[in-house]
Amino acid sequence: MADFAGLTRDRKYGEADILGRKCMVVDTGGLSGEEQGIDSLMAGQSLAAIDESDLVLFVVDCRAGLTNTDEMIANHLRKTGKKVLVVANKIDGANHDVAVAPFYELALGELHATTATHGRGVRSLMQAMLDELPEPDEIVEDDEADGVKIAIVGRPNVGKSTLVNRMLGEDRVVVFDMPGTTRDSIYIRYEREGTPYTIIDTAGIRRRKNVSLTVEKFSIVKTLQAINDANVVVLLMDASEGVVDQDLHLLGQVIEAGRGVVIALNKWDGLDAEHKAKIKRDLERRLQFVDFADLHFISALHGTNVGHLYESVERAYRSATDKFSTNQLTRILEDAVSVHQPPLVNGRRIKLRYAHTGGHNPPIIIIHGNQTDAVPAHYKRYLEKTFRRVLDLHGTPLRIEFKTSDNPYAVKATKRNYKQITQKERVQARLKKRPKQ
Ligand SMILES: Nc1nc2c(ncn2[C@@H]2O[C@H](COP(=O)(O)OP(=O)(O)O)[C@@H](O)[C@H]2O)c(=O)[nH]1
Ligand SMILES: [Mg+2]
Repeated sequence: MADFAGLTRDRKYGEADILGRKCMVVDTGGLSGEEQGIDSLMAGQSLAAIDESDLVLFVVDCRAGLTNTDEMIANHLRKTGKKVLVVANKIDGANHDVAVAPFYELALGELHATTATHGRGVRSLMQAMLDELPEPDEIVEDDEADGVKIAIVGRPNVGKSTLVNRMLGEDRVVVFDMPGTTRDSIYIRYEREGTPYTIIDTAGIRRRKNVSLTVEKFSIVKTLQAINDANVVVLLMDASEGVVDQDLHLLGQVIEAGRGVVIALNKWDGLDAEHKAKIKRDLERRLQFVDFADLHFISALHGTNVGHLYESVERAYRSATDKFSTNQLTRILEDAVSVHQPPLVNGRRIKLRYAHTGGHNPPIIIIHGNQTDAVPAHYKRYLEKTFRRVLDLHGTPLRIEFKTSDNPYAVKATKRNYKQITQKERVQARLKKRPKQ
């Protein structure tokens, strides 16, 4: 289970495989029923998680027995109309029927008894989950015609849909067939000056606030799925509101996923000079950790600077998918090491011998040598900077990994994911064939 910690403090997101069915699992801080202070914060998080899920596992404690809190939570769950499985946990040595019986009062249907620590009952619980999950979205096979996949990501109301319409509304754009929709996002395939793209517009959770107004709430799940599915993410922020923490969390998520990234400050129209200057200062201070990403000030509404996003998207995509030979990477490594040697550890100098590529989007460079576990963080940063500069990588995270190996022939080649990599190579070949403007 991959961890998506960091987006929120109290909710953990992870990808899971439930008997072959991929899904995203959210672990929450829990509900005590007497939410006050920090508890009420946790409750808010749990309620938000319930909100964006297809299926809720309501875990009760058999040793503690049925509590008022359980009943309150059950009432809430009934009101949401969500599908619920009640998991009677900590059944341990107790008589099974006696231990679970009280929980039938919750009237939430079948009970699933487990001892999570021993893994008992877990498989049949997984089968029940599988039965309750909605039909999976049709798997959209990667296809050359998809071209570069661009996800437009940001908080509700920053202007994502406006930007998508603007990008598709250009004269040089031809939109193909019908947009594909998954439950979570809209995928639109199009061509711009002969180059194929797929743009992904992520929606929030729609809900009615009152009769006339529908508001969107931010959905972490939908956003993470769009990020993972994209080659390059355009992270949109609302300049009229300035940079907020959630923007930075999102950015962190894009980088952790290893996707290409372009940052766009939208609603740049109609701001006074003072406000613009303040935002630029803020960005400089808060975006230091992504100094490799291009930054654009745009108005999706008026179309200002929107065309320039493509230059950055293509540059990020090329950087993210470029291929480098072992020779080339090893030469860069040797030069870097001769300019600035790695330190001594226990009286022996760390040796870095050769480098090769370990994957694309994000690019991974694997460096072999000895005592590589002892390479200090600052030296790793120095190498990363050097590779970035010499290889001219922009708009993509770069991962450097070390392996200790004395005999290069003992090292197995890293496995290439056929589907992902060959698709990207094909698209890239097409991009390269295009005449440069
Ligand atoms: N002033 C201004 N308003 C914008 C701009 N882009 C979008 N908006 C407005 O912001 C609101 C939200 O836009 P929308 O595209 O629905 O945001 P989404 O929730 O991120 O998809 C709408 O009222 C848009 O007209 C812009 O560049 N400038
Ligand atoms: Mg929208």
